Amino acid sequence: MNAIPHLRAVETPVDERIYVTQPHLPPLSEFMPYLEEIWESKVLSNGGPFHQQLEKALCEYLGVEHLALFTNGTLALVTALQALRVTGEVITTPYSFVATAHSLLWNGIKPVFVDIDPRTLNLDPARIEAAITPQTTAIMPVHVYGHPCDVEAIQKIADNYNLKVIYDAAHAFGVQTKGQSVLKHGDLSILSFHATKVFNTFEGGAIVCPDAKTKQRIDHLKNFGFVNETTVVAAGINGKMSEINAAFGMLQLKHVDGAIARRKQIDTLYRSLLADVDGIRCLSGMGADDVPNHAYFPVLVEGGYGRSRDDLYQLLRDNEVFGRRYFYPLISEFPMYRGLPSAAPSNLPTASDASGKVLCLPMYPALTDHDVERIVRVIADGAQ
Ligand code: T4K
Repeated sequence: MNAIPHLRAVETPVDERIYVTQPHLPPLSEFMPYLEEIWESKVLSNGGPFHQQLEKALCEYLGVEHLALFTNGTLALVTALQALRVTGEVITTPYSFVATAHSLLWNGIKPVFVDIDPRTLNLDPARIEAAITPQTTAIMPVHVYGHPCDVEAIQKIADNYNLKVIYDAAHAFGVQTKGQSVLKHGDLSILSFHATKVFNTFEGGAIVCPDAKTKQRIDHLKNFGFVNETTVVAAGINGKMSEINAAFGMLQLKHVDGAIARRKQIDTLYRSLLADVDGIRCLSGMGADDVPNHAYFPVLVEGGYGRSRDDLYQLLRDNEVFGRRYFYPLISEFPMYRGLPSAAPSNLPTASDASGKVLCLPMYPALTDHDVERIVRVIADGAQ
């Protein structure tokens, strides 16, 4: 049993469920003027005023040159691969949400899984070169939990082998590394604005790109390939963000700094309370000068805890705390991937180990200190 003297005893109301995340919603009254504007203009989609405003505002907030809004992060990933005409094989991580690799299959591209770095749980650059073949055209790393990949090492390999780099930055809204936005690395970066994310537009996403020409191609691809009323230049998709989503994004932007500040407090509280619990390792994937967004709070349940990760997951559920095992199973274990040679567990020992130990604890701005104490109390009392 772990003793946590500074953790006060808390009552656990049985009917109060705590999920892994909860969308950050400003008061409804703040959204009404935006809705009235949409109703008055009667422009609901297809690059309307809020869409344009949000693209500009996000470029400024994130410190990036160009950004194209999307219906969701998955369509942004699918379109990014098309924008760069990626084919053949792409090196990627098995330790991510399944949309990362699905975007490759949607483009007829073969994913090649490479193991992860045990410190950050991001794609391990030291293992990339061995997976490159004459068919390799790109690398698709993921900034898992918003923790930056080793962007310099990855770029060096890409330059040596003339490969594109598309970052799945679904978790990395607002993250900075080495003094600038992490989204400025690679050829393209993809964001998700899903309800569960640090910055949400209900559903939504974006591609961040470095130049106007690429942005124009992406804009065509997300609008069926239309360049004007009568000309279609590619078999594009419908990936446009609606005005309602874009308007909500404009409102969210006003609140996002406060939301991230509260996430930081929660992160600090978790770390101080969990420091006394043997066998629970808090992941710290950020460099000293990096600016995090605290998108998730992942812990690794190690042998010293005395209970397996799945036991702890269930114990928390029994106490109305619904953590999530992001990312278990590995993408490489799903039926459409497990036949690939690179999906063999022997090729992915670090990812397999992390996937068996990880548990993401609740993390969202409305979580109270009392909630965090209640969660840690269950974890501490559950140690064997
Ligand atoms: N790449 C990466 C690395 C990603 O993580 C994702 C998405 C993508 C690409 C694709 O981006 P999008 O196409 O989604 O924009 C959730 C999200 O649906 C997904 O966006 C996210 N990653 C993934 C990590 O998490 P689920 O299946 O775990 O979500 P769900 O519905 O179980 O929600 C989790 C908890 O959040 C619920 O227990 C309760 C709470 N919740 C959820 C929703 C949707 C709410 O309180 N309100 C809500 O509206 O996938």
